[in-house]
Amino acid sequence: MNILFMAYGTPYQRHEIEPYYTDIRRGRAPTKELLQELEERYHLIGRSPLNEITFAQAVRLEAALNATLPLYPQLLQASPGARVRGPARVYHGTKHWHPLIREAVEAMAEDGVRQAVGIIAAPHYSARSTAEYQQKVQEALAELGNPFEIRYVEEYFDHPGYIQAVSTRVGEQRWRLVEPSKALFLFTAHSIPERAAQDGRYPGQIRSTAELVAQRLGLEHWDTAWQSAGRTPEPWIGPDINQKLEEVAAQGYKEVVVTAVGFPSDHLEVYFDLDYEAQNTAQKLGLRLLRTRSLNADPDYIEVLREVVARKWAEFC
Ligand code: FEC
Repeated sequence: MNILFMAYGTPYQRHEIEPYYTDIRRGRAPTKELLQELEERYHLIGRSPLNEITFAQAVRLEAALNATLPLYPQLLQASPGARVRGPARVYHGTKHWHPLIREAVEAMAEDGVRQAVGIIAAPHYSARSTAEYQQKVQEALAELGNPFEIRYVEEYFDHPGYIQAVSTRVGEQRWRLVEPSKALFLFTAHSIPERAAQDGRYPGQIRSTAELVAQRLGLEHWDTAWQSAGRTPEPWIGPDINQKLEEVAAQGYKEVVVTAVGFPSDHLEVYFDLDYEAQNTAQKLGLRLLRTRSLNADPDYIEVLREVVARKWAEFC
């Protein structure tokens, strides 16, 4: 069983921010002002933990898959004293930094992979996220002469294990509220340009995740909002979280629980956009903002990944 596990990627060091940003902008270098602004955001959070979390997710996914697969065929092939590896191999590549998706695909081809399942650490389908990851895989495969076949887990926004994992974490914050029945539960995801959201698939899936969590917990007041819109002139889907907080305060809410359902992991957009920027907005408005902890490489999220990957791999058999 071969898995290509993909995530966004982040620079490891300060001097890598410019080439990373240039890659996000499809090869167009950012202006001095844009670069400085992004450097300041990283400086403020210290460092994004995204690469470490992605690595931990990949390692734990491989272990979880191997723990549930039959080992007998592998034992037959192993020579005495050989290095122990289970039948599942998880390779990881990121969209914008090293190891790049292309580098992971090359490693898989070198290892003689013939079939693979591709999965992205993003539970919702979007033309500006998951589709672009798949495009990068297809380009890398084409360059190498299509050495293996790949099937993708497209989305898992309504997977019962995923809904349960998010609900557990939202439930933890509910315990901390002064008046839970009067608080608002806001579910956020990364905004994308309006024209990329016209088919409604991405906003619809975000809304479904929020609704399923709200139903499971019996939340009285809940809504969705968007965060982290790009610095480009085109219109991005809204309302932005900061604008939403102003509306929420005007409606008389005193407490808000924010859950970033669009991202499984902690990173810049969680630490800066929510914990710093949205928290500042909330404080100015006199709102108490509690942020739900992320799934990261926790066992309940790994089990969701294991289950959807194993189900997709079964299509090859
Ligand atoms: O921790 C880190 O360093 C990386 C955090 C990070 C994640 C992430 C996830 C998503 N993005 C999505 C869409 C877009 C679109 C553009 C865009 C731009 C940026 C920039 C940074 C950045 N994104 Fe991101 N995104 C993260 C970070 N993103 C930095 C560039 C500066 C800025 O605009 O803020 C616009 C690109 C363009 O100009 O063409 C669109 C979506 C996700 C969630 C799914 C996923 O993880 O892939 C959608 C994490």
